[in-house]
Amino acid sequence: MPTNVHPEFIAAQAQYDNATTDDEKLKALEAMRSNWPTHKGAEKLRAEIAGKIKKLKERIKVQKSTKKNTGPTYTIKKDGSAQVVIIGKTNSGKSTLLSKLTNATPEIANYSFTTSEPEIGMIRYEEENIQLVELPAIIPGTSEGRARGKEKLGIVRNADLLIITLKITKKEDFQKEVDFIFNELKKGKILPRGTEKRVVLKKTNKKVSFEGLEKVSGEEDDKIATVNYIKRHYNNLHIKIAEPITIQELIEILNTKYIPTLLFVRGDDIQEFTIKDYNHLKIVLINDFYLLEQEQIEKIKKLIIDETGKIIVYTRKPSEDTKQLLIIDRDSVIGNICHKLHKDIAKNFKYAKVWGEKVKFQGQIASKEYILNSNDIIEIYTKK
Ligand SMILES: Nc1nc2c(ncn2[C@@H]2O[C@H](COP(=O)(O)OP(=O)(O)O)[C@@H](O)[C@H]2O)c(=O)[nH]1
Ligand SMILES: [Mg+2]
Repeated sequence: MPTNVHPEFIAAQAQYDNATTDDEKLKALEAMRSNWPTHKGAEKLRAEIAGKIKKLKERIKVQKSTKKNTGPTYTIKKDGSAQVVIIGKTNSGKSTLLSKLTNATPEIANYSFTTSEPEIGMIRYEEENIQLVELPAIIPGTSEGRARGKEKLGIVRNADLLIITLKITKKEDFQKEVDFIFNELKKGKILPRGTEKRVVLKKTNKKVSFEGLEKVSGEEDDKIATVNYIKRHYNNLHIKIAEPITIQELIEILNTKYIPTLLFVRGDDIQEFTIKDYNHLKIVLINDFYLLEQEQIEKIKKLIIDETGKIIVYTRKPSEDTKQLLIIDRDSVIGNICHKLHKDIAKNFKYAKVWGEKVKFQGQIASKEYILNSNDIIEIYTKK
């Protein structure tokens, strides 16, 4: 990065790269113009931006005057306790996996690009549902917007979990197939969670804090501007810089969305069903989706829930034996569960009793603020 490039400018550039509509592009370009480098060497850059703004404004004007629609957009309403999105190349088995895990009946065919619209199904897990969305195939150029690529990546960016299906004919193809998908994601400013090595981002309930800032290279002035920029634009974040990086890399990492990811690899070379670790990710090896046994499907469902980062807890009506399973966000409190069950339960809440591995004693009394742990059992008592 040349010196004197304002962090706001770099961020606006990233916004421009991720923009899906003309209006968004214009907004990003205007932010770039407000913060563009003013030195002589950047004349060409400034002219380029000004030119793009002019062109876009004209195009938007024409579109608005002819009231022409910019085309349909994928609209997927989030539903259930989590949203899981399947991506992969054409014929990699996305629809087959969807039909094995849910009640959906997508078209399955051995010709390419059978799915041009997202297909949606629900994974049932006891009384709970997890939404499973199959996106149309990832192709070379998805990240540049080919075949509604920006829309596809927009959906991936909002998912709780990403599943990537890979069909491997020979074992040696694995790396090539993984790299293809990861590269399209990376160009779209998305990366599988766990692959971020140089900077560890942790949610906090405070503003922004830093650790290891001395590892960022660059001019002192640029560094101060960057820190101030980050403090203005981010919240509730502890940023630990673990390895030497540049200012540009730091801002890029902050602009990248890290999504929990599972790899499903299918192929004749794979002899048995296994779940393995792969570079901080979990990978599911399957010989044939059609031969999956019920027990294996249940294992896959549980893995999907675990990898979304959600937890399972149980509620039990006082003096009853049967428990109801709930899938909730990690760090949820009892109050969140009340809302999920029924608004009146939240309103009339008196106290709760909790059983579990981490309680001080079994059946402990707890308030609405009690933070739940995996597998806790809760009884909620309400005012009559
Ligand atoms: N034998 C076998 N065929 C599969 C498997 N998964 C997918 N197929 C076949 O591969 C073709 C493409 O599968 P599909 O699920 O439609 O792929 P998509 O394009 O990624 O949605 C279809 O003919 C499927 O029957 C599998 O695990 N075993
Ligand atoms: Mg399909």
